[in-house]
Amino acid sequence: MTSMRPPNKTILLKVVILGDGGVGKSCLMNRFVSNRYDENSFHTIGVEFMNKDLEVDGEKYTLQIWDTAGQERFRALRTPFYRGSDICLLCFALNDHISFRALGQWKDEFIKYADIKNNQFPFIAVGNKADIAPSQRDTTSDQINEWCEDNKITNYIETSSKTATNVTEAFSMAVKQWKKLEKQTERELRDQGDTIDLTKGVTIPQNRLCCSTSFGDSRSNSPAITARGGNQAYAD
Ligand SMILES: Nc1nc2c(ncn2[C@@H]2O[C@H](COP(=O)(O)OP(=O)(O)OP(=O)(O)O)[C@@H](O)[C@H]2O)c(=O)[nH]1
Ligand SMILES: [Mg+2]
Repeated sequence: MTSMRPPNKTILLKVVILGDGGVGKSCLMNRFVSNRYDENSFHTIGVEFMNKDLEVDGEKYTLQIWDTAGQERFRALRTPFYRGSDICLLCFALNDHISFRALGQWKDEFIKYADIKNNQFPFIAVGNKADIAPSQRDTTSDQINEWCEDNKITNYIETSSKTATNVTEAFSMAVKQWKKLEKQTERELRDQGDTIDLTKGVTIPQNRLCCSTSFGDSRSNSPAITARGGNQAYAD
């Protein structure tokens, strides 16, 4: 049985960032959490995590962000941390086509070790290093759109940790997608009669219990994701 959360509670979400070594995962996390950027950031060994509070559509979230090592030799160190994830950012660098081609393997690795069904999971595709000159881009918008379509990924955003472009937007977009899928799951469970909605008044037959509880409904009805910045971003 599942239940909807009472309003005004902070929701903790585990966010995993995946992608090839050097695409900028650590820089993305550090820009988002500390607003810092390190041009000479070291390769990550294993995993590192940081927390960051974020408000999206009037709801409070604490994002527990897991930054993983993209280098193949650290595979065994990172995969045990995929379990229990709520969101996965699949990152590549816009000037590194090999990192774009690797997105499918990252998605597969995540699905395998996080033990989830891919069609119901909030994956976000992130093209990082959007600050580079157009001539340095080696992946076209058509290639990105095609990959996202083939992989049923409806959210793509281009970021730059260097210029702090679309970084918070990427995480907000991810939370909105999570929320959308959660609502969908709740609706399905409600249709199956397998859930109690704690945000609605609860009427309990007098002959069964001595008290009843109700919560006001102050949740916002968030619209579909519309994150769009100076760089390319789309969401369904
Ligand atoms: N131009 C540009 N360079 C970036 C950006 N983000 C990161 N970089 C550069 O890419 C390098 C590698 O970034 P990291 O964040 O360490 O890469 P990573 O994905 O964490 O790599 P691993 O830890 O090995 O998996 C940085 O040292 C920066 O020089 C960006 O937005 N724009
Ligand atoms: Mg790193």
